[in-house]
Amino acid sequence: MQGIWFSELQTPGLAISVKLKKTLHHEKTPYQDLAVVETESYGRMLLLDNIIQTTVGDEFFYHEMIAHVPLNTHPNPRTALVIGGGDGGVIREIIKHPSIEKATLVEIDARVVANAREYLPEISCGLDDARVEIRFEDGIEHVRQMENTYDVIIVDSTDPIGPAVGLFSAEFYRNVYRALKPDGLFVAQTESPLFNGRLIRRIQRDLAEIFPIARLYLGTVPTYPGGLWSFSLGSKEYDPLEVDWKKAPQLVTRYYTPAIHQGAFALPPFVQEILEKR
Ligand code: AAT
Repeated sequence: MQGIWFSELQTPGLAISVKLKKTLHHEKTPYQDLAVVETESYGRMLLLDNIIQTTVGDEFFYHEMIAHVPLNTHPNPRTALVIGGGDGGVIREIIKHPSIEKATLVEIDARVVANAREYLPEISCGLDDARVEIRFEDGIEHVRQMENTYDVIIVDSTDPIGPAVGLFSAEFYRNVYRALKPDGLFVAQTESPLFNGRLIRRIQRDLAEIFPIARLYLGTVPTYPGGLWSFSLGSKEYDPLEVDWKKAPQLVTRYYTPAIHQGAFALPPFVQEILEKR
């Protein structure tokens, strides 16, 4: 292979490789190793601890699916919280919803936001919207302190290592429940159904004990391990399968549509098996 390639070791036996044009930035933040590189096939790419977080070429799959499924499930979302997501992609999607009055971003690492602003303007462009508040805090602490505050909470976190471990715990989900309004709902990215089945099963069981409605949905993310990604949703009142589409806002998107929303909850037998296994 000619040129310089970056490889992410996605599992001990599987790597994804992208050909680099150049490295735009590299630093050690107080929380992680951060790099922004220019790739040949996906444009600019953000790496944290050598793990692909997002690329300009394929970010829309993930950001649209993690944002619009919960926001369209709620009939009138006015306040939204994003935990993690310092690149701004989820915020950009949230502010497409006309009902949103305030979107709060709680990101632990200020350097992620600073670098996204500088190198990833297509993704971070919503961060300056007047409805957006950015706080550099630990999301685990933030939800511990909040009560009856948000209509929708979206957990756009790194994989369950380092500062993100607690974002995958039952205690965190109980605090999320409390931080939500009486009819609120939340979504978290919950990794690959191919490689993280046990984690997904455990999360779904925790959510089913805490929320009246707990569901799993799937989406494609080309640069994440396995290419198929899972999202876990916990809701106090609204069922994501019973959206009144006549009342949903018209959104300009590249992946998400009402039909994709509905279809994302159709689970293939191998995923159903993950959930049913004892
Ligand atoms: N939009 C896709 C990008 C991400 S980045 C996830 C962000 O979560 C990172 O910026 C990281 O600094 C932040 N984060 C991690 N732990 C916490 C915490 N406890 N509180 C607040 N923010 C946190 C997601 C990529 C998914 C990768 C899948 N392989």
